[in-house]
Amino acid sequence: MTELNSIALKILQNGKGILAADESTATMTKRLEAVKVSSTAENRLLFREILFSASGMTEFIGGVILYDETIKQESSKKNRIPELISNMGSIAGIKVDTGAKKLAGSENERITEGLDGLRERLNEYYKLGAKFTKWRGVYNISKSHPSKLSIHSNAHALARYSSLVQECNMVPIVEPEVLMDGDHSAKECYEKTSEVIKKCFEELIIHKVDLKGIILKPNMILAGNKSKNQISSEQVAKLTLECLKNSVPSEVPGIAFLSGGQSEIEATENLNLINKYNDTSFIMSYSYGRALQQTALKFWSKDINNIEGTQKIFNHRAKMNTLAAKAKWSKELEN
Ligand code: 5MM
Repeated sequence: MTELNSIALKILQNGKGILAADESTATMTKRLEAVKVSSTAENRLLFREILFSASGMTEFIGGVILYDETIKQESSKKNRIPELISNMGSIAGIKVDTGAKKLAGSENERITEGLDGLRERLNEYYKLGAKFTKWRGVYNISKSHPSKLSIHSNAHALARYSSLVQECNMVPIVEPEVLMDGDHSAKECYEKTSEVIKKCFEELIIHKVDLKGIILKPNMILAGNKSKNQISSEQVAKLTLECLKNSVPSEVPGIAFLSGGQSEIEATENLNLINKYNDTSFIMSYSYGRALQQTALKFWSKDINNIEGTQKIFNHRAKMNTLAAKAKWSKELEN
């Protein structure tokens, strides 16, 4: 087993998942303002430190994706954040893309940037304690999207990123997110997601990325959020499994889904069914942002000093998702 493979497995072992706490300052500001908390560096850290020091981190969360601001901050007990995370028994990771910008040559599509100077930034993050990284490509579905241009250029960027990350001895999370926005059918989502993922692996292989040392972070197969033809959780699970079986090489050790705007319960229920029917060699777990934090954030915003109450909510959500990663979740456990 290579070092990168063992890090990937450690992050996702025994039903553990990933806490995506890598919201950029702009996104975190949106999230905080939506619950009427002012978005200062102190408040962003306060909420995140509450999650990172919750007891559920040890049992349920194998890795935390941080944002540049957070990885450089100190906890209230004067620990560096990656140290706090590792003291809790989890592993610190870092988002290294610099965001999705308008893609030249295409209307309404985006290309993720951040390759310039990446090698130097990776070395810096490694020294700060990161063991894995994340880069997200975004694709939207419409009659003409995602275009070949967007599929090709985002896959190329994800592959260049991954090979630089492995050169620096960290595990790259490869996140091609086909957005759920729109009125497209689940079938369209299935087809576009398959095309996107296949192209990513084509480029990863060209760039000599060790597939045993990556984690794939895809969307589940869903009908668009404006579609009248929503599908059941059973169908989501079966289509998602079929799509991944046909597009992901078997060397990949683990898949950690993004929640992408699903409610907390939907994201848990779908993951549970995916694991119930999982007949692949892949570990199927979670790397959720909103679906792990939403209720905890709402609760915390009403009394930002209620650390224990906020942690209780977060611990519960993490536990439910870890049960789902073992196909042991049921609705009754939510109460
Ligand atoms: C946590 O949000 C990440 C994106 O932040 P920016 O848009 O500010 O860069 C995002 O990549 C996230 O890690 C994944 O989409 C998973 O989050 P969800 O909420 O979809 O589970």
